[in-house]
Formats: sequence, structure tokens, C-alpha cells
Amino acid sequence: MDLTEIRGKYIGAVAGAADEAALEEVRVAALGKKGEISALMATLGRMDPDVRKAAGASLNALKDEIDAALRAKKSALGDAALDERLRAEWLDVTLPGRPRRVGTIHPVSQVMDELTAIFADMGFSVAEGPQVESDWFNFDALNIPPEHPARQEHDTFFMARATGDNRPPHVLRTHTSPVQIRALQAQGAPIRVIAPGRVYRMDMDQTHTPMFHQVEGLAIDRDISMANLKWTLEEFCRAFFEVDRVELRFRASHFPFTEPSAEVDIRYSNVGGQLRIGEGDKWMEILGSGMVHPKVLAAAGVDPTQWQGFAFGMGIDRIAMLKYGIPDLRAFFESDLRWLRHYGFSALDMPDLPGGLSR
Ligand code: 2NL
Repeated sequence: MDLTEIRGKYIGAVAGAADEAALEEVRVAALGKKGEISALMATLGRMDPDVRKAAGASLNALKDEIDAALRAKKSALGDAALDERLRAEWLDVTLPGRPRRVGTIHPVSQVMDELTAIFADMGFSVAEGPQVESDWFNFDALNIPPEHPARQEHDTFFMARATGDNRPPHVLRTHTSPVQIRALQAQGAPIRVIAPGRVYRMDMDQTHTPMFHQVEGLAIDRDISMANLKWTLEEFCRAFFEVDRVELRFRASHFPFTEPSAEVDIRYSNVGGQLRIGEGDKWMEILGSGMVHPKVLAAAGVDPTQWQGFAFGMGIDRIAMLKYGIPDLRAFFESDLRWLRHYGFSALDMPDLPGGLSR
């Protein structure tokens, strides 16, 4: 047997194999069960021991050499095939996707959802109404007299009337009270509603904006009292600020639409700029409230000798900033995503609501 010839044949065949199938044919012909090298191996047993030793060594060396050549060629063919695929396939489906810009829930929307859920647990439903309101619903029905400063050109946005139309102009609602008047008029007593929404006042400085958000609440029944008001507001504050204990302070005040009236402060502390609700020695005003004035009940068509109840009004923007530690109005004005993300708002990360409600 001429091993040099056999070697030349197979090493040449390996080099000439154009693809993996051709390479496999070479492997089978040389090293396969019925291959040429295997056949030669089988003849070793019949040789004289001294001849066998030398022949076996050189056969094994040839087998290893062909085997190594096959492996090297197989890897080279694989690389070439990948190169060819990369050249031919312009679409690389293994690339990571381009990130999309994802929006966030605005803190005001989130807080509206939270307080709606809390008051819903206490039996309040949500009332809605127009933002362009008649002066009767916005002012007269609420016992706000014509000469009241709130009604001045200076404080309220008045809508234009056609020339010659001398009826009083409509206004951009200055509170959501008219929504509650409409609900009371439509449903009558007893009633428990809240009215969250946009309100408008001619006010613009570092801490005031011409449009802001308010939630008002109204509970009318046979014997609703200030005690019910106090419990309702304490319960709301505990749930909203997510603390076990809150302390509220009721200060006598005046609103045209309630009598008696009270402004409500909440106890808090400021520890290194971190506000803590329910502890400390500071008081912060958070809302206005009172027992609905008999004239207001009468204006809404409810008999004040049969029915009574409380009402309250609260600014949403401020309590949203308070709860989520947002010191800057930019997050509100521009709905600036950088600010909202900075303060931890994301589209999909909604906090659990008290009472096991979660959306
Ligand atoms: C405040 C004060 C308040 C009300 C709003 C109200 C509504 C009806 C009848 C009577 Cl329908 N009152 N709302 C009552 C007291 C105070 O808001 O400082 N808000 C930010």
C-alpha cells in the first residue's frame, strides 16, 4: 500500500470540497465504516507483529491527519457560509428593536383616579358637567352675590356675547360646585357625589395657573352633620396619603355657599425637606368645607327644612405635588416626560389603591 498516494488523494479531495455535502462524501470514503483507511486498518490484524507495529503507526498518523484536515475544512466552509448569509441577508432579525417613546400617566390624572376610588368606597359617585358654565350655575345658585369680588372681570374668564345680546355672559367655571348643583337638581336628595375637573381663574404667578384642577364633594341627607364631614375627610386623607394616622384641624372660615364654614389643615413635619403627613408640629391648609347653605339647597330645588349636608372643595394639583413630592410646576405645565420620569411616573407602573382596588 502506498500511503503517500492515499494521503495525496484525500488531502486533495478535502481541499477541493466545495460544500459540506462534498466534504462528508470525502469523510465517508476515507474514514467511514467501509472507507479506504478503515479497510486498511482491518488488514493490520493479519500482519506479522513487527510489520504491524510500523504500519499501524503510519496508518493512525494518516487517519489523524485526514481527520484534522476534514475538521479544518468544515470550519472554513461554515465561516464562508455565514459570510455569504450575512452578505445576502440585509435584514438582521436578531438586532434589538428600536426603543419607542412611551408616555406616562400625568400625576393629576393619577390622583383623580386615586381619589375617585377612595370616595367611591365611601359611597360617592362622580358627577361631570360643562366647563363653560352659565353665571347662574357658577355664581347665583351658590349664593355668590353680584358684587362679590370673585365675579369681577378681573378674576373670572367671561365668554363673549354677540353684540346686542345683553344676557349675562357665560363663564369658564371657577370651581366644580356648579357640577354639584346640576347633579343635585337632576337627582334630588339624598345624594353623595364628587366632582373632579378643570377650573379657571384669572390668576398667574409662581404658584397659580389660570387653569387648575379641583375636586368638590357633596353629601346631602336627612341628618348629615359636621361630624360626618370630619370623619369623611379624615378617612380620605388616611387613604390618600397612605398613613395610619392623620390629624386634621378645622378653622372657622367663611364661604358664601356654606354655613358654618371651615378651612381644614393637616398636621405634617418637614424632616430635611422630606414632608411627613400625620406627624410633626406644622399645619398645612388642604381644603375648604362646610354645611351647605340653605339658600344653595333651595336654589338646587331641595327643601332645606327637610335636607341638610356638607360640601368641600380641594385643589388637586397641590395635593398631587404634595403626595408625590413634586416641587416644580414644570411637570404639570409641559407634561415634560423628563420631569414626570424624574418623579417616578410611568405609564404602566400604577400604585395599588387603598381598599384592595387596583387597576
Ligand atoms: C376651597 C373651598 C369649598 C364648597 C367648596 C360647595 C358646593 C356646593 C354647595 C356648597 Cl354644591 N359648597 N363647595 C364648599 C366649601 C368650600 O371650597 O377652598 N376650595 C379649594
